[in-house]
Amino acid sequence: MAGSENQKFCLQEVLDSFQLCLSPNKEVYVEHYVAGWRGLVKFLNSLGSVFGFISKDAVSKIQILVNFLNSENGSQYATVQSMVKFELDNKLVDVDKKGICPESGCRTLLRLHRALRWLELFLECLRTSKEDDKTSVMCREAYNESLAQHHPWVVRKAAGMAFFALPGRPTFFEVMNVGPPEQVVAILGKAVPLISEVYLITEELYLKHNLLDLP
Ligand code: 1PX
Repeated sequence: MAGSENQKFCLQEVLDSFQLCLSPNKEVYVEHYVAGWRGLVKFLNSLGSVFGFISKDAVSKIQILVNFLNSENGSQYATVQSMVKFELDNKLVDVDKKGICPESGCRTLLRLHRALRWLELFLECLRTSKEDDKTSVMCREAYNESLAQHHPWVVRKAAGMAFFALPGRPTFFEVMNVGPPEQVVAILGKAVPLISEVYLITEELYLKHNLLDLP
């Protein structure tokens, strides 16, 4: 992934990755899931260094998953379903909250999964927003309804400060790099249901295996 976070963002690329994410039998490919996140990190990086602490955390989680994919057990990490099975079967997940396996694939992906819910809410808000609506307000509302519930006070505070630095809707749409606002709205209309489907499949899988509270 050398340097890929520094290239120019394009919303279409993220849409493509999430489109490739689902297998015919609705399993979630880890490779495309992390590619989608890499694209989003590019977007975040292009907004400036105020967001550095957020993109740094996302990059480190992406890297943990990429390392699993490239390891000798890589094939077990091909889909989220196979990863969950492999890590549970081999007792690689901290299900008893004893502080073992602090960097399992399951707990790492769970952090991105929670962030995906924020993304879904935020993008849906953006899609239906009007020209003078504030991105910072949309972002905060989506955050409070999702990720914030999993973050300690200090992280919530830092995130809240960063939201003030978000550019207005017109600049935001420009950075998405897919053409005029109508085009952005059209692509968001395709992206949101896809992201929502990937989120729901993962949520149900984690719920079934009681993994939604992994430390
Ligand atoms: C098309 C435009 C969409 C905009 C894309 C922006 C991409 C944002 C990427 C956010 C990735 C956030 C991952 C956070 C994972 C997390 O919850 N980590 C925490 C827990 O990890 P741990 O290993 O300790 O259990 C960690 O404490 C996080 C620290 C960093 C702060 C995270 C704040 C998240 C705010 C999310 C909103 C991003 C605002 C960007 C606006 C465009």
